[in-house]
Amino acid sequence: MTVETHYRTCPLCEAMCGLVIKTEGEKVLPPIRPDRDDVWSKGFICPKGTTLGHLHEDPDRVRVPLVKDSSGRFREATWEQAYARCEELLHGVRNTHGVDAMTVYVGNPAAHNFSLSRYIGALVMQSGVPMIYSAGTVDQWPKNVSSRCMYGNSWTFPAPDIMRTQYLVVMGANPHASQGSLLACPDVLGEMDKIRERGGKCVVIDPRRTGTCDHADEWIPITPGTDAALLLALGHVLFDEGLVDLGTMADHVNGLEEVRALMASWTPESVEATTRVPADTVRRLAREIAAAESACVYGRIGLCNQEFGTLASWLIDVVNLLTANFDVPGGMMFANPIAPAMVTLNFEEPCEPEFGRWHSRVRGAPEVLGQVPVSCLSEEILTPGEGRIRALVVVAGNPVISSPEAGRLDEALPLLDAMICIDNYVNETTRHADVILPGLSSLEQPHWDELIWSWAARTAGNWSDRIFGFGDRPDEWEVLVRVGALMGGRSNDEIDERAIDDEMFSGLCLFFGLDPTHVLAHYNSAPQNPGGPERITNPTSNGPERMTDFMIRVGHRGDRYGENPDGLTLQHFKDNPHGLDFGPMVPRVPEILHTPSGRIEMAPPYITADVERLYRRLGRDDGMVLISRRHVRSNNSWMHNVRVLMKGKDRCTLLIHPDDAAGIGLGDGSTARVSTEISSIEIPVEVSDEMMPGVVSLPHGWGHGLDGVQLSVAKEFAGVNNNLLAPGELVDKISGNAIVNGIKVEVAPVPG
Ligand SMILES: Nc1nc2c(c(=O)[nH]1)N[C@H]1C(S)=C(S)[C@@H](COP(=O)(O)OP(=O)(O)OC[C@H]3O[C@@H](n4cnc5c(=O)[nH]c(N)nc54)[C@H](O)[C@@H]3O)O[C@H]1N2
Ligand SMILES: Nc1nc2c(c(=O)[nH]1)N[C@H]1C(S)=C(S)[C@@H](COP(=O)(O)OP(=O)(O)OC[C@H]3O[C@@H](n4cnc5c(=O)[nH]c(N)nc54)[C@H](O)[C@@H]3O)O[C@H]1N2
Ligand code: SF4
Ligand SMILES: [Mo]
Repeated sequence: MTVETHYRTCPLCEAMCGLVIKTEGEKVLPPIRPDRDDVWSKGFICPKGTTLGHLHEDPDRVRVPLVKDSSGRFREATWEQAYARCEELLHGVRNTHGVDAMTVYVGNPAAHNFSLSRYIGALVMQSGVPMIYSAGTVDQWPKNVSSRCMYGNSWTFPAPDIMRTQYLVVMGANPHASQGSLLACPDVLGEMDKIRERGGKCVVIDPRRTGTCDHADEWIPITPGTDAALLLALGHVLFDEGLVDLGTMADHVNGLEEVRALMASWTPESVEATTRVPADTVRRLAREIAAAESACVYGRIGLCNQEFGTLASWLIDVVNLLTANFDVPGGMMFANPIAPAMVTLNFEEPCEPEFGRWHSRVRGAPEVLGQVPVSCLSEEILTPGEGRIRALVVVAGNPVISSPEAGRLDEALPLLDAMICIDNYVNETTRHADVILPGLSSLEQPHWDELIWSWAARTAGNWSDRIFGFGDRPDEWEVLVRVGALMGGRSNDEIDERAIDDEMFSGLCLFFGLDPTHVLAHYNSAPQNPGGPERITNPTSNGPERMTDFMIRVGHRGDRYGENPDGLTLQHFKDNPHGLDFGPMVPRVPEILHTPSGRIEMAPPYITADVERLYRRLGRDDGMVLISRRHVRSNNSWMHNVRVLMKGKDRCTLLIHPDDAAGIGLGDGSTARVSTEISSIEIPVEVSDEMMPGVVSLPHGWGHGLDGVQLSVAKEFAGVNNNLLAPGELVDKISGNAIVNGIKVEVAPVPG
């Protein structure tokens, strides 16, 4: 058999590393190596990227549909049988209880999986469900809210121009583990080193002295959940000392006076006791940022998954605006992707954002950008009455681990009349399913990062062809479309995935001012793939590949189907397996704005009204609080089954400062009981001065020891689920995003 070499982009995180993968027949030949010629990642890789072969070959990976029998056991089934069972279950719920009794949960890999990201919308539209849940409300929802209010589109995020900046503040992010988030850049830590090599400065603001601090000049510990207070004080200094300069944004910003008034009383001294950041430090930071040739204040999950997530997410952008570090090289900039992501398209005319248009049935939680907190899901299943959720479709998610008050969700899921999971494993969540429809491994599907280029440090693109699995199983987009149509009440015989896709595609053509007949004809007459399996004789005829080609063609460098003969098409990327690069970020204001005023709304009333809540928090002492952490060899909850990634010491530990440990009577390696008002867990202790006193840290994504989980390796390293502790009602009030950082805990020794 011949050895073949493939160049692919790793789909696991936002670094989008280029990989070299050698295969022989159906086997991946280890090791998977970094692609040094990749125009974007230039040879960068992390330990997870080398394991795509392990994931592909994992014996525990679900490859055929599983249907639960009457004894509660999963049985392998054909796709026809599995779809028939889905129809029976979903129609059962729909016919008896209506569409309001059905919902969908979308998990994180949907953001990194080409087929899923483009077709979740199709699933939801076909189903007609009034609302969905997602991991977004335990993630970036505060940033979505602030972007919606400030720029008019909830997915328009400014990202640090990290490759050119002279001053970087990293707040509540740990690229040492995460490799960057809402900041797509290969080797973030390497870029931080380069900032310092060129005479710049890096500062990390985090309750924990993370590995990222090793690449920074300064670590500033902060009380969890108080970043917004720090940022208001920072802004106060800027106004107070006459350092405010909107620079090129002066004619594009509304709300300067409102922001000035808002910050007037927030002196660094007034927040010092709450944030535990010395007033002098805040003043110095403000002066340094203002004086720097260019600067970026960047924040991520630590700023979102907290009590004042929206305020903090918004204020970061405000500080960048106030210091002329917005939409200019070296500051925060909007990326300019080759193929615009679907969520960044503005299908409606600019309008003021509306929140709380409806409320959740049980808790009365206001809708925010179409979703309520994911922690509502369990009570919506558990509480009887009209509108009770009885059917749930889970797409690439593991909410039994990832969502707050996880124990209650674990108890609720067995009460569903229908639960369909589209996933690759029988894990903590999918074990409750009636039907598991397997996704594909990353090597079995083509890949183009739809979403991530929307906040990437350069404009580039890279296409990965599928390596294995030509046509022997449905692509995930087909599964999503079919399941959506089944939820929508159509029967299996009526559903034609391709027709539905064509319809959706035609809608997009019209949106971009193109004639669908003309565009569709283009694909239908494209060269066929003779000898290929019947299902995909023409790989560009349907599905995400055609969609990507379309998006490239209508994008800012696209050929618009011949209108710009020198423009780009997907073929250009197919012809360049190491990717194509088009340079650094470019200014995009005002063209990118979609606000009714056509300007950046720096003081959106919905957000500024929440400052009062923060004011009331000042001076409150929560005692010991818990925050979360990540590790470079974990990926949320789902890569602990890869044995090579499980080497080394136990990672599922409670990190605690030596003084706190001594005070409580905990030693390294002892066991602690960590409790909140809803639950308690026991976990090994790791005493470390990388924690600030009064703050303990647990990793998220663990707790694989539950009955019925079929992850043989992960079960050996089960760990404990930190979301058993997080009360579901704790949310950032104005975004509905979960608070899992900065929650009050009691820590006690477990004798023996
Ligand atoms: N306490 C605490 N909780 C947190 C966080 C935290 O920091 N602390 N972080 C939050 C964040 S940021 C996130 S994003 C969420 C994540 O929350 P989730 O998205 O719910 O959880 P994941 O662990 O990412 O689960 C991904 C699932 O997708 C499956 N999967 C992987 N690849 C594919 C694929 O290609 N196709 C299909 N069909 N399935 C696939 C996996 O088997 C797994 O079941 O957790 C949140 N929860
Ligand atoms: N290896 C790996 N990479 C990943 C993931 C993974 O699980 N593993 N998950 C991916 C996902 S889904 C996401 S969303 C991204 C997240 O990417 P990051 O945001 O970089 O995630 P973390 O590594 O959790 O870093 C969050 C930091 O916030 C700090 N923190 C907690 N609370 C506060 C607070 O109140 N204030 C401040 N200032 N800091 C606080 C924590 O100590 C931690 O260091 O990572 C992605 N990349
Ligand atoms: S950093 Fe690791 S997981 Fe992320 S894309 Fe690169 S190789 Fe993949
Ligand atoms: Mo996330």
